[in-house]
Amino acid sequence: MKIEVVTLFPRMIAGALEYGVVGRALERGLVTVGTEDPRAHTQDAHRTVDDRPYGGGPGMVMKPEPLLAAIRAAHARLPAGSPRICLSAQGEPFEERVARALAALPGMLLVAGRYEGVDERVLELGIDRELSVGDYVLSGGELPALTVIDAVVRLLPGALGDERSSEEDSFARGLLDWPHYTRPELFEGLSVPPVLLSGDHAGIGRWRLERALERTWRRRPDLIAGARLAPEAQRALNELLAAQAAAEEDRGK
Ligand code: 4FN
Repeated sequence: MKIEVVTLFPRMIAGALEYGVVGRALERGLVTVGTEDPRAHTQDAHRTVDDRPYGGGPGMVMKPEPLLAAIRAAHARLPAGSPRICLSAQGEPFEERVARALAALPGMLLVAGRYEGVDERVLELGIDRELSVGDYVLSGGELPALTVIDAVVRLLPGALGDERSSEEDSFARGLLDWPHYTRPELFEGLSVPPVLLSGDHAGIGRWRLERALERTWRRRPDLIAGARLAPEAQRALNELLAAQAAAEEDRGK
C-alpha cells in the first residue's frame, strides 16, 4: 500500500512511524508513507500558508492555493483509485470497519489540517471523504492521520508476522479485551485467576469470553449492539445476563 500525508509538520509523521508494528511494516516494504508540505507550494517570500477568515473572527484558515497544490502533487504519486481523505471533526467516525475497507485499497492520501481549519473550497475540489477519530478539540489533524495509518497498516498481510492474526480469537471479535496477566503469579498481594493456571484450555476459553462479554456489556453496551456474536458468545451473554438478573432479584431489587 502507498500512503501520502499532506501536512505542515512532515517530521511529526516520519518520527511516529519508526516504531513497533508500523515501523517493521515500513522496513519490510509492505507500505510506503510519503509526505507533502503545503509550504513547498507557496509563491511568496514569506511562504504564507494561512490567512484571516472571511466574515471575521479569531484564528486563521489554511489558504487554498498551496494546500490544493500539495494535495495534487501527492495524489499524483499514488495508484489510481486512492481516495483523498481529510481528517476533520466534521468527518464520518473512523472505526475498525473503515480501517478494514481502507486496508484493501492500493493507496490513500491523508490531509491533516492546522489553525482553525481549511478553506471549504479545498474540500469541494480536492477531497473525496472526511474522517473523524473522535469528539474532542485538537490542534491539528496529524495525530488523527497517524491513528488511521496505525490502524490500517497493522491489517496489511504480513504486518503482524505469522504468530498473531488481526482476526484475533473469532468468538470475541468486536468485544473489549479480557483481563491479561503474566508472571509473577503473585504481584503486590494480587494473584492471577486460578483458571489461567489450570491448563484447562476449554475452561480458559470460556473464562476469557465471559470476562470480555461482561466488561463490554458494562462499559460499552454500544459495542454489544453492533457486534455479530458467535452462537457460543450469544449463549454466554444470555447466561451472564440471567445470572445478573437472578443476583439482583436476591438483593430485592
Ligand atoms: N481538529 C470539534 C468541533 C469543531 C472543531 C473541532 C476541532 C485541528 C484544524 C480541525 C478534531 C477531532 C477529531 C481530525 C472539534 C480531527 C480533529 C478529528 C481536527 C486543526 C481544524 C481541528 C469534535 C469537539 C465538536 C480543530 C468537536 N479527527 N478543530 O478540533 O482536525 O480527525
